[in-house]
Amino acid sequence: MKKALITGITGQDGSYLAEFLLDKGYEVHGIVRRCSSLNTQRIDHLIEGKYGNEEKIVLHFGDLSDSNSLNRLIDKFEPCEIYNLGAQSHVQVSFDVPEFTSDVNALGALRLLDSIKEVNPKIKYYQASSSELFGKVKETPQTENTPFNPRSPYAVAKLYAYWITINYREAYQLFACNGILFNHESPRRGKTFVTRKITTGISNILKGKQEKIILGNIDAKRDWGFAGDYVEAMWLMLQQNEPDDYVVATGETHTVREFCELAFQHVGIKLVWDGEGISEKGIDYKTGKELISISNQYFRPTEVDLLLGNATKTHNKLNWEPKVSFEKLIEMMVDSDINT
Ligand code: NAP
Ligand code: G4F
Repeated sequence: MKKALITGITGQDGSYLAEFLLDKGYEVHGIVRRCSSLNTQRIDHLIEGKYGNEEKIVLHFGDLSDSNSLNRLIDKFEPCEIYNLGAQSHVQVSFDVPEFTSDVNALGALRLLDSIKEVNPKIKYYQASSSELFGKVKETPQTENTPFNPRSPYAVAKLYAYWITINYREAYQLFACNGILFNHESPRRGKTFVTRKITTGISNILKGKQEKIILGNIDAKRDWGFAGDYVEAMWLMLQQNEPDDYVVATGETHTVREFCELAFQHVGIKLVWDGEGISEKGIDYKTGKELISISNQYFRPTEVDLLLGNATKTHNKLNWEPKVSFEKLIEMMVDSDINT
């Protein structure tokens, strides 16, 4: 039985990847951080065993900032594949905790790669790289060959991880791949990322628990896909004959504003906009009630205005296509938040 080790297994992508690998028959091990309260909600169904005791994940305490824990686990389990999904993944938060973000997101990748090199260089490695690397984009759409121009401590740390992955591939012949993934969302997305903030906000407004949603830059554009589709691309990268780097994206870009309009439309509310800049408001056309307002609090010191991926290489080489459309993704997230 093939063994996989996932860092970030308690996160959005980690939970979908764990399900995907269990379905493929893998023995799945995950690294979790010690927390004062349990944070395994996204994978509780897998800890219990999805279809009984057979389909289970095994969790181990460890941390990307602690090389001893990583070395020990890799040495003990010798997985054939390691997926490094663990990160301080919030771009805005990275401006508040830049050193921690760099330690975990940049050096965490180095710690894993170096452990692979020492313990068993045959272990295949996936690095969760990001479209944030393109930052203030130098060309549109972005491909594997687009120059990087990072705009946050998060993106700069991920740039180090991207290059150290390539360096260890070239210097030590490791099978190490970068998946340059554009934004991907789901009902399991963290609630402070903009998509989920909007869909939980709508659910709370409908249930009378919240008055309005307060946002930052609603004209930012993102290429949003479904996380469940994207984990398949991660796995496919490690099944190829040669290691390589791939862009994973839908090839469509939308503003945060459009996301709001479609999400409210799904619950029968027509949103209209009034005012400009920080004074702009999203208003219920029928009732005149203010549902969205803008606050400086959610603007970033340096913003990424536009992301749009060209995943032609991934389509051609991995035979991968996104299955869930932008509209379907929004419906899925809104429905899930309303029903929980
Ligand atoms: P997420 O939901 O925020 O999950 C992040 C995971 O990393 C969590 O399991 C978290 O554990 C873990 N983690 C944080 N610090 C850690 C540390 N010091 N040691 C070990 N684990 C640590 O993020 P996601 O959306 O699933 O994203 C997965 C990866 O893909 C991340 O590396 C992210 O940067 C990257 N990425 C995401 C997207 C996207 O749109 N989702 C796009 C491109 C790249 P806790 O539960 O304990 O916090
Ligand atoms: O949802 P976001 O916080 O995601 P962001 O910054 O694009 O980062 C996500 O995707 C990256 C891939 O490109 C990942 F690498 C990263 O780990 C993470 O998963 O913000 C999206 C956009 C931004 O332009 C932000 O300024 O939405 C804008 N926005 C507007 N109002 C807001 C808000 N973002 C958040 N989080 N909260 C707001 O109130």
